[in-house]
Formats: sequence, C-alpha cells, structure tokens
Amino acid sequence: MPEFATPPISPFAIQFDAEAATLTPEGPTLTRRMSALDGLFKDHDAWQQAVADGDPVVYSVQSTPVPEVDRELPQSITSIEAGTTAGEFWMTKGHQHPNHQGEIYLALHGTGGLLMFDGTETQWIDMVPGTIGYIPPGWAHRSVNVGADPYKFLAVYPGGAGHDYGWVLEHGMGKRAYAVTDGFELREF
Ligand code: PAN
Ligand code: ZN
Repeated sequence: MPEFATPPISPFAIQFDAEAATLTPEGPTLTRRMSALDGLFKDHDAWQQAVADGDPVVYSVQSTPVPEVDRELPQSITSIEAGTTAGEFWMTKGHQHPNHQGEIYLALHGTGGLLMFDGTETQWIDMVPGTIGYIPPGWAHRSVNVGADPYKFLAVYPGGAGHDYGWVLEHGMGKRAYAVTDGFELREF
C-alpha cells in the first residue's frame, strides 16, 4: 500500500439502480431551489417572480459516501425537475473544474442536454437514457432538462477536480436552451 497524505477510504460496494435512479449507501444530498440560481436565467425578473412564487426545487444531487478529495472518484445522481422560466428550460448552475479534470455523465431518465463551453466554443450533447456524455478537461458544463419529466443522470468525477461556479457567472455558457413547439432551441447567451 503506497503512502498518501490523506489516507483513501476502504473498498466498498455501491448498489446502482438505474430504473429508480438511486445509489446506496447514500452520502449527502444537495437540494437547489430557484433562489440558488441567482444570475443564471436570462430573464432576471421572471427568476425573481419564481422565487417569490414558492421558490420551487429545481434540482437535487444525491451522492455516495466517497469524499471529494484528491485521488478518490466520487459519484452522484442529479435529478432536474421539468420546467421553464420565461421559456428557458430548468438547468443546473453549471461550473468549471479549476483543476481541469474530465468527467462522465450517464443519462438514466427523461430527456436532457449536456451543454459545454470552453470560453469560446459551445458544445451540446443530447442526453437520453444510455447516453454517456464525456466532459473533457477545461470545458465548463451545465445540464438542462428539455423534457416533460424529471431528467436524471449519474456523474462520476475526480474528487480533486473542485467546482468553480464563479467562472460561469463571469463567462456564461455560450448558449441557452429555450422551449419551442416541437422541443427545444439553443439561442445566443
Ligand atoms: C455534477 C454536478 C451536478 C449539479 O455532479 O455537480 O449535476 O450541477 P452543479 O454542480 O452545476 O450545480 C458534476 O458535474 N460534478 O462535477
Ligand atoms: Zn463537474
């Protein structure tokens, strides 16, 4: 066994139920309400109104007990509720990994999109159950629910990657996803 500054955790089994979109044993669950998404929707007044009208849960993230520390490999399942704010589909805050590490998302339920932005170029991957979206190092990423049901996906990422949310507030995500009659449309940020 090599020497580590922070000793790794012990091996253990995680039960992954793709149908129910659960990971057992559970670690922390994070719930993000509309009020946590300040500055992210294009229409700030509509966002404020949604906060005043009950501040709905937009998404939650259920983790396993694997810690977010260097060399560990945490996993989580994100569930984004269906909805729009002034036509813009509900989404995660989005972030950049300051330590520039890759990540994978596996879609489990519903219809979503993986929006990536490297500061210049935007990429979009349609996410349906079974799709693995690969996020290379250096691409900020946001998930969007473009369907009528909750969109759920598994994420696996290096524990030392870090999460920089300020990057997205400063640089944006290049594009936004809006509801149109037959689905969604990407528009300029
Ligand atoms: C994901 C995200 C999760 C929530 O686990 O953290 O979907 O999105 P925000 O972190 O942008 O609120 C991930 O990309 N981890 O690195
Ligand atoms: Zn990430």
